[in-house]
Amino acid sequence: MRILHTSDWHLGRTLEGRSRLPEQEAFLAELCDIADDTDARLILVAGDIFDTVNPPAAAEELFYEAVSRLGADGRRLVLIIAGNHDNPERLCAAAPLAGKQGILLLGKPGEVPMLTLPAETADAVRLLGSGPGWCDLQLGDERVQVVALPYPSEARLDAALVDGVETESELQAAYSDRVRQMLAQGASRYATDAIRLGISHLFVTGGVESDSERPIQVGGAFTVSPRAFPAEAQYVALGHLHKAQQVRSAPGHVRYSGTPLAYSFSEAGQAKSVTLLEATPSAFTTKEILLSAGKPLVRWRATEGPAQVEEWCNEGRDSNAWVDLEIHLHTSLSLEETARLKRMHPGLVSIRPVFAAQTELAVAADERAGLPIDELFVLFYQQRNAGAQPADETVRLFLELLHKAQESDDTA
Ligand SMILES: [Mn+2]
Repeated sequence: MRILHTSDWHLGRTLEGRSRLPEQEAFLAELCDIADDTDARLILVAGDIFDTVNPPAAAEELFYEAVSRLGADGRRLVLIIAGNHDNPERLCAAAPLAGKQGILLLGKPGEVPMLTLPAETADAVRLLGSGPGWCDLQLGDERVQVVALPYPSEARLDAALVDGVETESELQAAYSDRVRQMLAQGASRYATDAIRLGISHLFVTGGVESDSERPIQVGGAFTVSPRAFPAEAQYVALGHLHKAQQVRSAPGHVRYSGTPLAYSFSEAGQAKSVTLLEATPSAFTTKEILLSAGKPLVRWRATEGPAQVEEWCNEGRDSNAWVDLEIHLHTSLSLEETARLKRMHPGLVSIRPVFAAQTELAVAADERAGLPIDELFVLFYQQRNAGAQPADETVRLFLELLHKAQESDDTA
C-alpha cells in the first residue's frame, strides 16, 4: 500500500508581507495529483497546517478544498494532526463534517480518532477500532495501525511534569520520557499483520533547524530523545523541522517530510518534497517526491552596487524567485532608487545595504567641539548608518528643523 507523508504547510504564511497563497494553492493541487498518480490510500499530515492560531479565511478555504479533494469522497483516508502553530480546537471544529469524508482531524494528545463514513465506502476505508491516540484501520486489503500524537506541549499533554523535578535537564528528561510513554502506550496495540505507523509534531534532539520554525516552546526548547520512538513502529511521520531529514539513532525509521515551500532564506537551495511510503506489514521503502509548486528563495550579493542589480534584472536572472538582496554601497539608496529596483524585480523582498568603506568615526571629543553643527550631523548620521553619507537634502532638512526648534525655544 502507498502512503504519503507531508507536514508544515503553514497556510497563510507570508514572506516579508508578500502572500504565498498562490504557491500554497499550487502545492495542494500538486499534492492531489501526486496522491492520484501514486494511488496513495493514506495521507499523513504531521502538523502546522496553518501558520497562526487565527489563520485568514482564504487559508482555511484552501485547506478545506484540498483535504476534501484528497479524501476522494471517502475512498482515501487523510489523517491530520495539529502542530505548534495550529489552534487545536479550531483545527478540529470541523471534525464532525470531516469524519464523514474519511478525514481525521486530531488536535491534542489523547484524542480518540472518529470516522462516520457512509456504508458504500467501507470497502476502501473502515475504522476497525480506536482509542486515545491510536486507530486501527482497514484500507482496502491492508490493515493499518497508527499511533497519533498531536503536538505534545506541556500544556496540551494535560499533565504536570514538575513533580520531583528540579533542574532544567531533569524537566527535559521528564518531558522526553512522557512522550516516550504516550507513544509506547499506542504501540502496545500494534498487531504484526498490520502496517504499523506513527505520526507526531515535535523536535527530536539533534535535528537540523531552519530560520522559519518559531521556537517550539517559549522559554526553553523541549526536545525528545531519538530513543523515545517505539521500535515496533515501521515508520514514524514527523512534522516541525522544515528541512526534510531522517532522524538518526532512532530505533525505527523516523522522518521529517519538511515544508512543501521554502519559508525562509535559510532554506535557499533546499529541495522541497513529500515522502512516499510503500509498505506491507513486513517491509517498506521510502522515496522523496520533489515538488515544483513553490517559488525558489535565493540570495543575491551585489558587490558592485545598483548597476550590477539592474544588469541581473535585465538578464532575467531568477525572475520567478523571491530574492533577498545584499547590496554594497557608498551612499544609501534613495527612495526612488529602491522603488526602481523593486519595479525591475517584483520578487525582491528585502534589500540589505553593506557600506564598503566604514568611515573612521573615532573623532576625539575636543576635535568634535570645534566642528560646525552640519558636520557633526554628518558624523552622527554615518555612525548610525554604517558609514553612509547623508544626502544633501537630509542635511538641509536637519538644519531647517534645528532652526525651527531654536526659534520655538526663543519664544517659549
Ligand atoms: Mn512548522
